[in-house]
Amino acid sequence: MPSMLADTAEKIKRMEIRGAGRIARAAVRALQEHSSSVQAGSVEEFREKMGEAETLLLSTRPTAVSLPNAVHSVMAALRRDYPSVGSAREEFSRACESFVIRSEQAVRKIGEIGARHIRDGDVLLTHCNSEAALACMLEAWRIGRDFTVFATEVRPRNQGLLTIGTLGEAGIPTNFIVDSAARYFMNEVDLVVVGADAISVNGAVVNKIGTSQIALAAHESRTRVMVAAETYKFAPRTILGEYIQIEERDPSEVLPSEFAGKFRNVRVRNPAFDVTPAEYVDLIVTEAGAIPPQMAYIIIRDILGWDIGDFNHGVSDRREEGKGSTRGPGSAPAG
Ligand code: RUB
Repeated sequence: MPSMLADTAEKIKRMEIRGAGRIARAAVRALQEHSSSVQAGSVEEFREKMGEAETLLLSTRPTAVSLPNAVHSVMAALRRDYPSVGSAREEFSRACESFVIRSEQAVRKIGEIGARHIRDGDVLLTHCNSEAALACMLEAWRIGRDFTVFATEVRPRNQGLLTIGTLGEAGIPTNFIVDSAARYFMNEVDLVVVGADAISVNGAVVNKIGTSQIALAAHESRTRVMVAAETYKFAPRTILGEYIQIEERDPSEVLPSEFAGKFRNVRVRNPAFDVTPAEYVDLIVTEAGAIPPQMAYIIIRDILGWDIGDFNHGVSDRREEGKGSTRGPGSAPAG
């Protein structure tokens, strides 16, 4: 039977665990569980073994900055001196518990703040399946706001089905549309609400592929775009000019292998995320408050702090200059 650590890593890779916040919490839970069972004769050995577990988790999905931020934030507990493996284990477990609690509280707080930006009679559009974006809609509905939602299908993995499931359960009237219908309906939309996998220092938002097209269409029709994201989705290393790597997934997700053989000279491309420049985003709702994207630097400097990771690893390790990074039109991270 695989360990919970290996199992979690596999599930994140296969997207059985998905969504930036859930990925972060699952990784921290797996580390916590691993720390309780790992055999070590010294604190140093314990640190080393936990470091190996950290590396395994970090290799699973490259784009969601929440993953390295979460993992580095709990691993920071192991940088201190401990008299015994037992005390290191205990303190590490406390750090994991505290991360998970704060992460869940952050989503609730984002819901409360985001709900204030949803008005009676609004038509919303959401893309992908974001816990933080849904928290805003669910809270707005709970406090009695009357609105409707357009939810996209989200090719190729159909996360839109999860979204309409949640919205439908809550009783929120929802229209389900194919991704390419977003611009067709945009003139009817008052507010686009999406989540984020990563936010760079210049306020560029990395989210599910297709988000930037939607934001562009919203910009053209003067529709507001609100991003809901916990502060640990901001990418500290982008201050240093690092790029956020965009994950490109298996072509078979787009064109099943049984069909792929019929075509010649075709390469299927399957980027999982894209980059929306700050100028197409009106507001980022975090648990610390709602900010314009241009204030991303303040979140990184004052709230997220430099203690997430020791800057010897993290986003930089997975940097791949040029191809598949946030480098691209309007998306250079360090402004
Ligand atoms: C999920 C996605 C979500 C963000 C934010 O992509 O792009 O919008 O992760 O989600 P995938 P949350 O399905 O490929 O993981 O607000 O739940 O963290």
